[in-house]
Amino acid sequence: LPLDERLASYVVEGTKEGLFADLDEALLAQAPLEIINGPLMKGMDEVGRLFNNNELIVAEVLQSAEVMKASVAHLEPFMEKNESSVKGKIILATVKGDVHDIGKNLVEIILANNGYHIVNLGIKVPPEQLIEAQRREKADAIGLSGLLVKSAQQMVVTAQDLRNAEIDVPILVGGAALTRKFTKTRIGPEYDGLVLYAKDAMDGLDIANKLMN
Ligand code: B1M
Repeated sequence: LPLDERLASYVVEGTKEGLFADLDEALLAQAPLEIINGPLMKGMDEVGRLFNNNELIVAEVLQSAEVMKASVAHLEPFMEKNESSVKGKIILATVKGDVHDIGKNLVEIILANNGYHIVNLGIKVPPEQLIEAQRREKADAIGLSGLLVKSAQQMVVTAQDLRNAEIDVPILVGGAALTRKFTKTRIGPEYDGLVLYAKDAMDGLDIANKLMN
């Protein structure tokens, strides 16, 4: 198989045998993020499709997630770093009821490599915990991630709770369950502060940079 197809197949098959050598080979020609957003994401999309068709079980998807996480960890040291000065502090969380964290953790890496101090609250984070963290950390923005359809609705609830707690820092939202339109029509009106949608981790960095300027 060509290299890109091999990389996708490690994710689909949930195996790490030969993975790191192939990642090193890919690094000779591609930037770490290109490898993640290209062949590895292609593999993850295929996992999602097979899972949807009941051709994979949750345990197998977990193996695929392990391969993705190991790949990101392997590629991380090769990512561009811009550690000039601290640009701002951002709290990150996957919303209540949702365990998907690969995308959120990728956002953490990209932001942290580009001058942001990140407070990562993890997964299944209820609004109360975000409110408490914001009062403690006084972050410049709050980032919410969610991949389930119900997570989009949970973001609306979270935004309402933040508003009721008189928090109005910008909220950055992302994850497969969302679109820019949903963000504007559903979350925006529920919240006094800005609500901004990021389609991927690099978009998240661009938005954060604009916010801090
Ligand atoms: Co789940 N899962 N999963 N899963 N899973 C999806 C999301 C699903 C679409 C698969 C499918 O059916 N086709 C489906 C959702 C259906 C829906 O609601 N529409 C689904 C389901 C149903 C479930 C369960 C309910 C299955 C079950 O138990 N029966 C269950 C949910 C549990 C829960 O959350 N309560 C479940 C569980 C799991 C695993 C634990 C096995 C595993 C997650 C492991 C982990 O994260 N530690 C898993 C996985 C791996 C997936 C798929 C296959 C891949 C997700 C992923 O990691 N992608 C996914 C199908 C798919 O997406 N193709 C699926 C790679 C990652 C880098 O991309 O997270 O999208 P992503 O992040 C992107 C952007 O979205 C963006 O940047 C990243 C790229 O740069 N982004 C942000 C994300 N967050 C951001 C935040 C930002 C900015 C950008 O600012 C704050």
